[in-house]
Amino acid sequence: MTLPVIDFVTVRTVLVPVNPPHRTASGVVAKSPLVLIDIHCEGELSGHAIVFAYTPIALKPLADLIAGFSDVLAGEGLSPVAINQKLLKQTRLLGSQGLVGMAIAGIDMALWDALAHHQQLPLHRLLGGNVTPVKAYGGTGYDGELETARQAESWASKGFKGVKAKIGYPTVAEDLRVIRAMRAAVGPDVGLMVDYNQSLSPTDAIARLSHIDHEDLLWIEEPTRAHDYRNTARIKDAINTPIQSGENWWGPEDMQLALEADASDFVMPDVMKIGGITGWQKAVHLAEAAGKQVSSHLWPEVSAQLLTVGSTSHWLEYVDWWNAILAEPLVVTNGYCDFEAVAQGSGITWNEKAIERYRV
Ligand code: SMN
Ligand code: MG
Repeated sequence: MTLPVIDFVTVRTVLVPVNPPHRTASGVVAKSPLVLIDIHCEGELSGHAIVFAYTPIALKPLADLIAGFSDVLAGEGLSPVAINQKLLKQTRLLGSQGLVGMAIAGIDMALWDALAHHQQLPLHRLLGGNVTPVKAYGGTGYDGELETARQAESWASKGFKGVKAKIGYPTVAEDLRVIRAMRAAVGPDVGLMVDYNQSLSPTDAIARLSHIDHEDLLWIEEPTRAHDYRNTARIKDAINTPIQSGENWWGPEDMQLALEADASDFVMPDVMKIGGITGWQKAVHLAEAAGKQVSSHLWPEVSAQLLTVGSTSHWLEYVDWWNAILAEPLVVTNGYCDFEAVAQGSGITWNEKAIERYRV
């Protein structure tokens, strides 16, 4: 059977408001700067993907990079793995981290989406996923004791089985007050996680985390700089609560270094930074070999499907930030992803009206 041939790629940019703005100990996301990729193949076939630029400054360079790769894609057969290898080879001298890696991952996600549509399968079936329930947690921002507790209660009342708060306040006493206010708001049966967004020095982290080590937390995320694997491992060894990390790993190569350092108890790669669907599958193999459970980061539609791959599935991070531009955002029912509702593809279908509204 011959592969469909890629015709052309279109790239659009949008700024989607995040309500309420997502505050962390390392900065605020008030709008999501997104590059929307459409890969058009022969016939009516197309594939879609979202690339998150984090900051508006990166939006145009990222869109330009993706558009720049279009010439390489036109006329190629629809093989995500072959194209991934080709793009990585082409960028070997430049390097494939940062914006380059994000562009390649976005293209990869759109190609897998097109391939799933071509096969008339949802992505999880195309990948041979293990269709077991995937549980989701909601997030609260760096919003103080009262507001964090209010948001946690709201997630729990919607049936979510876990809630993650951003902490890293000026004092550990404030971190503790926020954790205890959340626990009081959600009761004993909802799992709680906290995220420092890399804000502590290694020495401060060990001292501070010892004070929150008895709060029955499911994990403590990124206490110190994400690429300081050696010190993250030291923190992990000093603390009983599991340490979580992974959203900032660039490709399976970073993940392998983190695993070699045994830097975290759990792993949570980000489908974009880890290298798209192709990179995610490599990451799952690494996690399986290392015996680590895998959670996701952002991209709930795509990630819900990816968490069916392998035997390592842990938690899906649910966010609704990009729902406005999607025709069929992920549905979470009683805390579990309803990814069976996706008839075909990776779950990315556009709400064109909303895209026009937020276009830049
Ligand atoms: C996060 C995600 C996106 C922007 C800022 C911070 C984050 C998370 O650390 O875990 O969701
Ligand atoms: Mg995080």
